[in-house]
Amino acid sequence: MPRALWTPVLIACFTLILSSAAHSEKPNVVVIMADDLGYGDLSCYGATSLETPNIDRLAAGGLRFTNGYCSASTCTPTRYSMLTGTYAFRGERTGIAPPTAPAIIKPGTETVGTMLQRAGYATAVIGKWHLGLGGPEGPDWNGDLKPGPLEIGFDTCFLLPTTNDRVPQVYVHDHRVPNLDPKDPLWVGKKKPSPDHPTGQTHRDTLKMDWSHGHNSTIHNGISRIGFYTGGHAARFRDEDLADKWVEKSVEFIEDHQKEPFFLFFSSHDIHVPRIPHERFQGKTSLGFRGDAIVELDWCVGELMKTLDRLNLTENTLVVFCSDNGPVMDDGYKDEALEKVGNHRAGGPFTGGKYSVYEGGTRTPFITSWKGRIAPGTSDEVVCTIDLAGSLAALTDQKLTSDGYLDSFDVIGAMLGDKDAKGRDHLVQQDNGNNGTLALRSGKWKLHRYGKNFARNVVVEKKLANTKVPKLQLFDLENDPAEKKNVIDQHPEVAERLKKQLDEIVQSGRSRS
Ligand code: NG6
Ligand code: CA
Repeated sequence: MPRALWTPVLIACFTLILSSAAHSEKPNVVVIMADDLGYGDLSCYGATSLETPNIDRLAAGGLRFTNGYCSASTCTPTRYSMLTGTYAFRGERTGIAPPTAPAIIKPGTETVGTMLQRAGYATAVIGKWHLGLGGPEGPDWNGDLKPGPLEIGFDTCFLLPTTNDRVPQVYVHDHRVPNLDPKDPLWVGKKKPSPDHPTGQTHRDTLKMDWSHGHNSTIHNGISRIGFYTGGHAARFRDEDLADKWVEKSVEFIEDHQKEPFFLFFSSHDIHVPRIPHERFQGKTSLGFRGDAIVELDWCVGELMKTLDRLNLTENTLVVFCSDNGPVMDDGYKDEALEKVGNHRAGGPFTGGKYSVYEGGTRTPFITSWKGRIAPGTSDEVVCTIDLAGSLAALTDQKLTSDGYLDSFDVIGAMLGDKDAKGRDHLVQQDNGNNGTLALRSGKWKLHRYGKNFARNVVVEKKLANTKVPKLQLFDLENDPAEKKNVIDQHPEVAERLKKQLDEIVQSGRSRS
């Protein structure tokens, strides 16, 4: 080739290299958060009673964390912390949100979404929200549902507004309930709307899945729920179709934004109760609907990964897979989770599960994957969903505002598996709201500090149990990962040090410097 012709070729190559290098600093980010999924619930985390090939593939091509956490053992506080980067115990009304809850994260609050929007990302949350909607009076179901995600950093949303066991069973798209017929307005409330309103108590024999505790109010789709509602019939969904809907809407979002950096928070309702997977997954495992719902979740992950592959985005997308809290067997419906559990240990080697500060409550599957950037392997570094803000800010070269993200650390090196990169050296774990029950993991030590409520659901295989425990307990996670042996009497000085550290973290109002 004559020399004169080389120049434009070289310039073109150089431009290509430059633009791809610039783009790779802002990879797409897909956070897949499962609901109530335990450490031992996936085959890549040791489960043998079922197979999760898609999540296993994600783990095999990425980093599988053995010390990955969510920050609380119930949904609302973990999601609050994941989005705001601040421990939920610092916030008001951050415990499990009722159906009528107003927006818990107020407009103006810094979130992962606002930070990534500033970095030039298109942002979406698709799936379970459970962080309240609307002003102080609560959600206006027939009008504009705001504030909500769009007021705190998301360009768009397609939501299950509360939980699948809480009323109402309708979607929310941006500020509206889609398909709502004005002639059949939606009413949601705490009290029975009329004496003849059918409930799980009065019409128990008509239910397709019976309840075991709570969950005996309004009936929809043959399942009685928490709370009451009437109307909005044209807008109601079938539980069986939720996973398909999340995938459909996510694929649309990814396709629409494939040419710009995007952040997708894929917030699965699986495997929360009522566990009603699509008919095509029912009976797929020996574990009953709880196992079948895990298989449905695995299918969702496969569809998302297939979409990224099809659009050639896998090498430019960081995928984070996590859970919002540990496992529970009977969470209010008779779906045979306990009866069919066999040898399956949903919490893996850990004690406790949902609602508890034992490791089983917050030590959950945590996988990062980014083809070509993250070398496949396993990591023992401590990382937590609360660190997404700090870590993604570092990755995308954004500064965290000093008055936000009060507990979110930059552990991006650990998340990407960079050589010698460290995770956290300590982490506060909480159960539900701000009832004072917290635990502090610091290195190999873990201190439990019980507040007004005592530990619940300590043994995940049994039904919910209110088990009295001492106010302070100390465990050595290295030698006793199952937290069976309280060693506070053998190591009083360690307990004292951790107690001081925990007090300091709580009282100082922040743990990020
Ligand atoms: C509890 C519900 C439980 C579940 C949980 C929230 C009863 C008896 N129990 O109050 O079924 O809905 O709240 O789960 O009603 S979470 O994963 O969204 O935090
Ligand atoms: Ca949950």
